[in-house]
Amino acid sequence: MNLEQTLNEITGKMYGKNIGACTDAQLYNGVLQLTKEKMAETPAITGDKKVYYISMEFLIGKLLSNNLINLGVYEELSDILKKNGKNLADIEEAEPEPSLGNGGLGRLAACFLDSIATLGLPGDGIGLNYHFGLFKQVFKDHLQNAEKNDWIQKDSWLNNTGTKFEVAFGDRKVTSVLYDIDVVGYENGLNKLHLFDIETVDESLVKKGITFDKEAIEKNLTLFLYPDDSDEAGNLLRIYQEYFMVCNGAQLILKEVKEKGYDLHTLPEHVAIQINDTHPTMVIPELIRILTTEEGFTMDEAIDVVSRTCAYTNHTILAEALEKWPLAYIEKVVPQLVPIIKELSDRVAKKYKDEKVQIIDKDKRVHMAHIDIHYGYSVNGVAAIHTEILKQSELNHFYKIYPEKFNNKTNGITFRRWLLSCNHELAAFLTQTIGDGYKKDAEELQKLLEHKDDQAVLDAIYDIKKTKKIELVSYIKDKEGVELNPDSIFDIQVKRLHEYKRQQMNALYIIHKYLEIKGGKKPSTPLTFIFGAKAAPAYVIAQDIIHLLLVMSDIINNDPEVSPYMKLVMVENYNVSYAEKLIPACDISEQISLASKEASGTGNMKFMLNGAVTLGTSDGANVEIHELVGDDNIYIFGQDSDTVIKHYEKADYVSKDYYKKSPVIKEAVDFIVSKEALKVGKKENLERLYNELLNKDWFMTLLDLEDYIKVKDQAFADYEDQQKWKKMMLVNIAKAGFFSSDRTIAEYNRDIWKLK
Ligand code: T68
Repeated sequence: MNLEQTLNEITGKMYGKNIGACTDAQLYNGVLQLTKEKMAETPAITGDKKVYYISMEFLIGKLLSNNLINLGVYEELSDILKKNGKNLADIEEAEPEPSLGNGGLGRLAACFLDSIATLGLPGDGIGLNYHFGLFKQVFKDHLQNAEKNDWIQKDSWLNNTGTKFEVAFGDRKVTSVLYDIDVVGYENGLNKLHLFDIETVDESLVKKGITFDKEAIEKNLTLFLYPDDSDEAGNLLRIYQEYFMVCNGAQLILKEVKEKGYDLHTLPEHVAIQINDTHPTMVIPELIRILTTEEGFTMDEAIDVVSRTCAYTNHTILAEALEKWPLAYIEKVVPQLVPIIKELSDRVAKKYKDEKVQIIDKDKRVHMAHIDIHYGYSVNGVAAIHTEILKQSELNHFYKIYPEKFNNKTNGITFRRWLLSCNHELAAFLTQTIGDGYKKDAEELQKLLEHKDDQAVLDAIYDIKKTKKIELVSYIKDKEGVELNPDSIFDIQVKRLHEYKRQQMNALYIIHKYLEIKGGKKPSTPLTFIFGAKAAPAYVIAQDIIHLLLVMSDIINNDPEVSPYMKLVMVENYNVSYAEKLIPACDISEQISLASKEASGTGNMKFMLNGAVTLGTSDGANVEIHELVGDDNIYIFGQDSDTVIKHYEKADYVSKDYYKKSPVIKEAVDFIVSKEALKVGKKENLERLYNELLNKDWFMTLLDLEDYIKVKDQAFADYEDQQKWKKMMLVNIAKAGFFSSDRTIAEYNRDIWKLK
């Protein structure tokens, strides 16, 4: 039976209709089932060693388009639908986006699963099935509101496996249910994403917004990702979630190993466990606990085997993001792990006197990263500069003990999603120009450099960008009700909202531009500034920054003197699907974190691949982008990481000094609490942000503001030279191959996992 007959049969059974008679939502369900059947026919990837990627987040995004591409049937299905008067893009719109992640760390995990399967490596993900995931963002009165994100429908990619495990906490026992999502590699076999859920989960516990009874663990355990952790109950819930994940994960892994007939003493020969940040760290003591209490291992044997199986990836140097759980909390949630953690801690204390490398500190806090480093065999950072900072400063005490464990794995992104799927036009043009070898070997994108002086190629790249801008304009008009000009420069900053990422610095630039235009200085080409970001509900200043952006967009877009020359839009509920529309339409990619703070960034790679030019600091993977494209094809500004780190060491950064010294800075900062802003915005929020910037500014916004303004103005001026800009676009696309997650995963495998 061909694809069209099969689909007709499916929709016939489901709705008593043929393809042409179905609504888009019905067709989505039909195509979902068709795709799942195709995936079920795809052979599993096997081998005698397998990697398990454990992560609290898998920000997988919609799956339909990607799965069709990886199965090699996207074009065929698209044609079949067209023939029947339907459009695959409309059907994709009907798919709800899974809400299983927050930002870069979760998205990286999703890209990695795609690449692991694409390279034909046996490797599964292990995580949780959050029913309401990360909250849905709704704007009201220029403020962010949080609502539950109800993404799971009756028909979905989740398959109930029937597998159940018992999980014992200190105060209760619960039963898990395992859902699997198939992960199909690009023209390759099948792996799995295992998502554990709790049998007794109760969605009706959520009454209003995202509030619920934090103590009803049996009911709430898998409701939300990052339930508010600003109080003790929230912290405990987070530990319940983490233990639930690793206890299930450990049972699953050991079950699979035993089913394959391997002796558990040979675990490191058959299993590698990659711990994605510290959130899954308890898998180490949990495995040791199971091996010693249920499998007859001595403590020495168990520690040895587990230490040769587990590897740790660090994603941040921000102190507040490094987990340090009070031992008392762990005692309350999982008392059975406490003797193991104490044993691990004692062994370290006996060997090393240095306070900085202890597992349990003087305040009886458990440093989760320290467990990973002492009892894992690999520690990696996620970009070259990040790994250097780990080795030379943040984790220097550990690096001195275990230099051989440290290694760098610069992040990457899957080109299936971030080029083939989100930018069909560019992918098709590249195929036509340099062949389709780049789809399997991303370095082949460099062939594009041979066309650097080919006018037809330069024009085509520019035209594709214009097409994607027009598409985005229509989408934003529809979603946000704002009319944008596709002939303007699209300057985009999309990422989690955090002070270190410095959306507030971008906002100050926008204020500065607004005041310039009011003063009669108009940009030659109109400017469009686009933001997308969610702020953690308990993060007050981040909410205030959103408030400022929404207030400014109100002021700017409604001012007839200004709006023909600039517009500002903050899109609501930024997520993977939105990113897939924004990134291909971007001219200038904002990567403006305070140097040393952004471990890598991966948005920077997605923008580059789609022909945007980076405006950024020497931070994270920006440094490697800079090296690849050269000075002429990127805009770098601001202080470097050494300078920033020195400021922290000496505690000599005083934001007010910068404010007093520079009239431009003063004018922009003062506007936050001007009559004009206060007329639209809220006094409490705007004043708090103003005071924060003047009196604290922990992430040094004002340090780089003047340079930022200068370099950003230069980028806008250069855009006027179309020929120059087109070449920059081309070089960025051509040099993006290094950032394929296929390369990253090949390196993980070569250096850490060593699978066949
Ligand atoms: C990100 N981390 C890094 N963390 O910020 C980014 N953290 O530079 C990097 O590119 C990316 O990881 C992938 O390596 C995160 O996204 C979180 O989301 C997070 C969540 C909970 C606690 C701490």
